[in-house]
Amino acid sequence: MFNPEAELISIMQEAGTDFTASLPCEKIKTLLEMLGDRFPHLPLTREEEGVGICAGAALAGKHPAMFVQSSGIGNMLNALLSLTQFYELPLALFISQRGIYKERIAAQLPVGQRLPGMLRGAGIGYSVIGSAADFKLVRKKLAEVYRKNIIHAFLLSPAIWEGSEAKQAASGRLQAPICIQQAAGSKRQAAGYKPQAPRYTRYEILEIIAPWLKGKAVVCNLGIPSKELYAILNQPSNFYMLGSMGMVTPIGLGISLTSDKEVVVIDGDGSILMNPGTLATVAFSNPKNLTIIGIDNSSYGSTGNQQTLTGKCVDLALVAEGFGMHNSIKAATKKELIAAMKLKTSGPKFIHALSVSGNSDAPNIPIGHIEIKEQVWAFLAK
Ligand SMILES: Cc1ncc(C[n+]2csc(CCOP(=O)(O)OP(=O)(O)O)c2C)c(N)n1
Repeated sequence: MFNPEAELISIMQEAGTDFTASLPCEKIKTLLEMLGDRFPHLPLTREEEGVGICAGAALAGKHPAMFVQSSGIGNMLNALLSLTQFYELPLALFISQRGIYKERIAAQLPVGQRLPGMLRGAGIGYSVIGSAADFKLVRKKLAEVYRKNIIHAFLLSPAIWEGSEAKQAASGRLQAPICIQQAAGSKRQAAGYKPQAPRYTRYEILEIIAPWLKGKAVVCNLGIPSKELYAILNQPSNFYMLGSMGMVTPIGLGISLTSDKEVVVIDGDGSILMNPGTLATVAFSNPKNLTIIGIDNSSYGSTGNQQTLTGKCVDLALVAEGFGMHNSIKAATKKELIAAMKLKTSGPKFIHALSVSGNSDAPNIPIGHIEIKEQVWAFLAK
């Protein structure tokens, strides 16, 4: 029976792939259905988010693989380069390459046809997989991805799946998501609760919550938040994200789904607005060990305090709630911040920490990105 999907899956199993995420392409729909039966498999809201989640999973020692359409590469490049490649983390990218074979959708041509040039320009190695006979390249390169901590892209032609007999076998089967439990009772504030006015800067909020960060895996937003956290509470379990804006919650989610550690994410309003869909993925996958603190200073603090829309029309606690994060709490005063940190919940927690704008003069972080990764790696391996 000609079943290229099963063949690819067995190559991945041999190479040690143990975590997968995807955003669908019609050409690989059967493969995606089958993946959920063999590996932990997370459906994504945006391809870039998957780069962050897979980076988190890799920090927890996993061997991740992503499945996306060529069009998705456009919104992944920054995170691929400033996160996965920069920190030398492993990632196998299986890209359903459109625009090259019997393509009926003209809009697939611009990115699909330029994909090899884009990857060359980005310094990402790739293998062209035109038919199942080329799977030998996958066998060789996939092992290298996990051995050398590199990104490698496998460009999958739609021709591979033509005539596959797997279609019949898999049709109608649902994707098995990982780690989903029924969301338990909401910890939302009581009706009639009036939010207090913000009174602390980000630095002061970090000082207040620092005792509850000790000993946990802390994933911190880029820019000044990371410098401030370093100044207040440097510990080997802190992952200082130095680039890849919008990826801090996805990284925390990746760690929480693949390790037993308590994980705290320090996110910011500008960054959450860049990638809000990831809150839906958090709610869907429902990890018990994840707390996201959205420090909302209504500004892009790290780039000069330019106003963001949380100061105009967006309420992040309601955004989280609306995406299905039922443990969503607003906190502005010291008492509220401490109570929110202490609160035990049976699912992921979102703390909307209201903050005044303003940055401290915390100096640059003196440790390099590879050292940051290795410290977190060692902590998560314990
Ligand atoms: C894709 C991308 N766009 C813009 C930037 C520049 N940048 C770095 S930090 C930052 C502000 C982040 O704001 P927020 O998440 O609210 O955190 P804050 O600094 O206010 O604590 C911006 C715009 C970037 N690094 N990457």
